[in-house]
Amino acid sequence: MAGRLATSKMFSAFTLLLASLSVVVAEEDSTIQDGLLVNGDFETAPSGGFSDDVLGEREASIPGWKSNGTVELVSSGEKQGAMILIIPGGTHAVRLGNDAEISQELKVEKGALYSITFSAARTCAQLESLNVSVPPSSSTVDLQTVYSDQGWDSYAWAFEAQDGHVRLVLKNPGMEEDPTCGPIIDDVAIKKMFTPDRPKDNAVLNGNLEEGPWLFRNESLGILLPTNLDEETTPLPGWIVESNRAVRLIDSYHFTVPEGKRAIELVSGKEGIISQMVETTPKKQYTLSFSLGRAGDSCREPLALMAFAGDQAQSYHYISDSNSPFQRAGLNFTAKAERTRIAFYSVYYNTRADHMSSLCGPVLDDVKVWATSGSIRIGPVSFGFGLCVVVVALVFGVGL
Ligand SMILES: [Ca+2]
Repeated sequence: MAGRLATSKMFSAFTLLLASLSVVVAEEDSTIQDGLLVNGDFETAPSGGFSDDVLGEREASIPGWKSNGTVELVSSGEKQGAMILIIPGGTHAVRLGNDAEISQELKVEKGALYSITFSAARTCAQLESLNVSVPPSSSTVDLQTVYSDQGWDSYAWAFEAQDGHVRLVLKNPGMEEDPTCGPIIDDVAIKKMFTPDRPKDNAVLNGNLEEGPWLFRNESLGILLPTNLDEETTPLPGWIVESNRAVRLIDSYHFTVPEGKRAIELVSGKEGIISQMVETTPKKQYTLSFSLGRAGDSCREPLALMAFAGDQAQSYHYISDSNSPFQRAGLNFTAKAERTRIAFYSVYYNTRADHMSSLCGPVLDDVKVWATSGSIRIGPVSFGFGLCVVVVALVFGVGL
């Protein structure tokens, strides 16, 4: 009896050992999962506990991260000059002083596209910006414009992995007189991106805006998409933000969204332009259609957007007395080239009635472009090619 018990205990221990080994192996093999990075919310206490000490040059003082320069863990309720720190994603965040940076190594899939989401707040009145990079990709996000009156905004950025191991670096490139001035960072997350297939009846890629960066379920302010001119490396597949200011990706958990779970709120007036180059056949007629709505965030009306398709442009007002939170609108255009630009911006600079300094605007969703003459469906290139094949086959068949 005792022998059998000992055997079964040994067996259990052996099974446990095997199980834990396989977990270790699995962890080593697997690339990074979507969501928060290791200690991406800075809530894991350093070995000496949370304190007011500046971390300085010591490495690995913040669990999961390497730091360089004046990097400081800050706590909610702490004073920053006359301001009391509010940290939306918990109670701790990290402040980057002059020329300071934090970084984390990520195991990723070589060649894949990833987006990084992070929250940032500026602390002093000066021009502040944040450099986000996964070398050789790099971008500097301007934190000058505060889009929400809470002082915190979330941003998304994308990179293509050049290697299986990459290093994400968040750096304050500033050189202020007060070395403790500098952006505060929180909630750093990652998401592997998929470029959705172009639907047969729509020339717009990701026209319903459902594929995009990681959104925290508790993220109530949406995610800002800053300037990004590279259509291959964008946190919103298919789309670029070609203006100096950002547009905001919103979700149906916190906002009114016309279709699916995500849409775009045009929050920067004429300075926030989202666009896409769609495949077209020259001289063919097309229709651009989209949903225009309100986000349900007490945005003060009027709400209107300007839509562009090729050389056509038209403004559309959201009719506020309708029962629907959105309307369909559209325009016809004739393609002049094999690629046609479609673009949108907000006609007005809107702010919220309940938070006067928070920017808001009309909602855009469900963007479609299809041919209205000469072809049955969009996908004009493939259809044209198909037609050629049929014609050639017929001619060839007749010749025989
Ligand atoms: Ca949508």
